[in-house]
Amino acid sequence: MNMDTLRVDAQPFAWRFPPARTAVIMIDMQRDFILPGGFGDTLGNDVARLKPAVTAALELLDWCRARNMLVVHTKEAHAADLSDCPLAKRLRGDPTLRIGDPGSMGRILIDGEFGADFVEELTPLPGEVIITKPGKGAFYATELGEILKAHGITHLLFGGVTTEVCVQTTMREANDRGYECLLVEEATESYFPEFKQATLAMIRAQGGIVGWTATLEALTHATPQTESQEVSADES
Ligand code: C5J
Repeated sequence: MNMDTLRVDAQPFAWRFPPARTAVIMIDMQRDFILPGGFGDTLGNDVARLKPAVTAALELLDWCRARNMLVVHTKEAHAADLSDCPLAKRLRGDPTLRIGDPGSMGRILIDGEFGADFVEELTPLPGEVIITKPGKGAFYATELGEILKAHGITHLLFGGVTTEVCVQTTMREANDRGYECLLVEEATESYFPEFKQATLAMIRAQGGIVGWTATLEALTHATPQTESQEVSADES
């Protein structure tokens, strides 16, 4: 039995991962996306839809923390002078408040403001990695790639919001960089339920073209891989 590798009942087939080389990436669990008065709200979304993912994300983080896995939190936030916010992003659409405008939780999506910070329940613990990103993908214009390399990471667990925007973009970026990626289904959410389901389906289609998905229960019941499972018919 290989105690260094765990096996999860996942889709489209079992996911095997070595916890010592696995990081969890929690995407953008910020007040600006989850609470009233933030960026998501100004765009006309029902932010209450994201709330259930907060509880599941905390369970996921705690499970990873108990296994000493690398924990990475990302936040989508811009410099106060907006020098890293393209006009194409700031001026798009018809929000009630644009990035950088003053709102009830401070300036919208500006690093250091109350709204751009993490929701209380998901405050990073000392020593955990925080990536501030100007884009949707967490590898773009950040040090994430170097940090994962320095820790010898090969596998990534994902949670966060929103499923089809920053989570999916980052998972695709990670997949292209050679990481084996699994998205934990309850730990991610979208303002649009149908987009969440479509994203889960897209990720695991065609034999896991972007990666795997699994329920939190399946992950937390992962079992040490046995030798007979190492070459297994369930991967076909
Ligand atoms: C969006 C994100 N939706 N974190 N950002 O603009 O998904």
